[in-house]
Amino acid sequence: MIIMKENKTSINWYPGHMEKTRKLILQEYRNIDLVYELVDARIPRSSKISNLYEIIGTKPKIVILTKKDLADPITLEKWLVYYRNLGSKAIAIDVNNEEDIKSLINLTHELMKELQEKREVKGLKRKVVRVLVLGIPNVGKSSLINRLAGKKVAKTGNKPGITFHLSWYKTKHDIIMLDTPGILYPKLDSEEVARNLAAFSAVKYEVIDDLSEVAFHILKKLNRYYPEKLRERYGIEPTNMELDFEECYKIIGKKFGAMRNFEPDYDKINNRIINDIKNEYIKGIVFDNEV
Ligand SMILES: Nc1nc2c(ncn2[C@@H]2O[C@H](COP(=O)(O)OP(=O)(O)O)[C@@H](O)[C@H]2O)c(=O)[nH]1
Ligand SMILES: [Mg+2]
Repeated sequence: MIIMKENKTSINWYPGHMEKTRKLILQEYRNIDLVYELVDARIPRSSKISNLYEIIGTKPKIVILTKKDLADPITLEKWLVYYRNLGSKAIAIDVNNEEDIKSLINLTHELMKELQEKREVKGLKRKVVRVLVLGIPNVGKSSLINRLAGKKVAKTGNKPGITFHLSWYKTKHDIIMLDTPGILYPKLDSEEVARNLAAFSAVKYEVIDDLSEVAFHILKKLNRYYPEKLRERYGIEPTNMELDFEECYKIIGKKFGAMRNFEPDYDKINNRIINDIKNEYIKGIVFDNEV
């Protein structure tokens, strides 16, 4: 994997952390009624956790495509259809959209209906639904928990972080939520997946060896799928051929005043491109474009 620094905080430590996470989840397994599987709507394939079955078995689940407001709606719809065709319950949300949150809550209780009815027949009280929230770093787990809780109970941020403990968060909707205790990742076995994850801040900045790979990846995706955005934001003329790295950086360097000694300031430009995504200047995109 050329974009990850080796022997540092590299991807080598992920498997160990993931095993720890899996064990923590197993401790609570009996208590979990339902799983929210969060994937980033801009990379619905690359952000899916591998071997989820090994963690959650046959627990009922809802696939939640997060950050709907940042994705291209047409491709997003194709992904929803794709997941539904696989037999999954799937929904796309913008965490700040009230309607989306209502739909998610309704779907959650719908899935629990049979169980609740059985309890009623037995004369038992309605159950508060216990939901495990799973997803890669930065996908929006804490934001969703906070949103349902109606206040800030879980830490959020546009940087991947780790908390190694189990905590259930109460919400106002007869739902209790458990955040991913630790870190989960897809298999980082392809450059494409690794670059997509880096482009959307799912891996720490510090473990990326070469930021220009990530930044140029972003330019190439825009050229291929969203050419008008490439032109608008960077003044680069889209092409059916391969983009030329030097050429692109020269254009961007001049446009944004990021030149040094008549050469593009590569570091500055890399940061600029990556931050354009992070700061939501470039939106309406799906990088896993072919469903
Ligand atoms: N635009 C947008 N940003 C979101 C959404 N959900 C989360 N975010 C942002 O994504 C970043 C990571 O969110 P966080 O909840 O900390 O992710 P976690 O690492 O999975 O817990 C934060 O900057 C959030 O504000 C959403 O639906 N739309
Ligand atoms: Mg979090």
